[in-house]
Amino acid sequence: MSKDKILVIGSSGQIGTELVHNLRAVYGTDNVIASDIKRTAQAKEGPFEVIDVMNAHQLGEIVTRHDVNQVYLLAALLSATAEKMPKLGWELNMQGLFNVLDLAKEKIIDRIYWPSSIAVFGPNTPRENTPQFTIMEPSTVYGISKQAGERWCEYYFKKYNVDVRSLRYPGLIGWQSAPGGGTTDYAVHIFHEALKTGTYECFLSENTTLPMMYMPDAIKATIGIMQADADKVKIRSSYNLAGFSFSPKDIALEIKKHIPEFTISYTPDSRQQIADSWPQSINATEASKDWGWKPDFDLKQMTDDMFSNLKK
Ligand code: AKB
Repeated sequence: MSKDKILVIGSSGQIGTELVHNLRAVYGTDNVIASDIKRTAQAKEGPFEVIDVMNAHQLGEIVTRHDVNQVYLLAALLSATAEKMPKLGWELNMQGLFNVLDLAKEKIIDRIYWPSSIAVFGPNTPRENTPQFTIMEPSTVYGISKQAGERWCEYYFKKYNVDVRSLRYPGLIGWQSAPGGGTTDYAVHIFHEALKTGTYECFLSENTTLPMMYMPDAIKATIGIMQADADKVKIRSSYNLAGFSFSPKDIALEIKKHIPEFTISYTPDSRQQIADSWPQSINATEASKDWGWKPDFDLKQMTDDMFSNLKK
């Protein structure tokens, strides 16, 4: 039986939904507590708690009651939503992180996973094959909160020996759950609309290339870095993570191989400016070198797998 007791905060979101299934397969259903700001259908699948991550007292009580030793903190406002609610974006993304980091500082839990994002990069960052260590200068609230969060993670590691691990996710695409307010969300919507209506109006322009990843790879990386030996996790801010890159035009062409009559139109909105400030491709050499990162899916394999699952 697993000795780990895991709490996933923000478990009903795009990543959490799939992460909880996978963690339960590895650690056992009763050892993985799902939690979100409100009760969701996930509560029927195994242990579930309603948690407001801003409420440090409530969080501490639940962690202690379940004897949790690892926390995956996924609750956050993503790029597009945080631009609409900048103050809430900053407060939620930062206070939530502090509340969890402090639990580890006080030795109540012993390992944390916290996601960062390609949003930590900005318009002055080299856009191709973006290195791990480079100019950052994010221009969105989400990116600023993620960059500050990365600095705090490294600070807590160095100063208080907090075992925190993090990945800079690219845009994530999966069939099990909907994305929630990001700039890369189009890459999920496009599949649903292709099957439902045969057409999609994209909010980014046709040649906007962004780094992306299929969800099974993101889950593999997330559980992989959490299971890696501590001495292998050399970067305690956050690791670059790479899958593959594509533009709306590229993915439309791939979709047409499955649905030849599919059409796409382009009506860029405010999310275009966010996308234009992000890298086009990411160099993940450090993640490969330090703890063995290697993606399984490319654009074609992802598209085939998305359709075979969504059609079911
Ligand atoms: C977003 O678009 O905000 C997220 C991200 C890249 O972190 N998917």
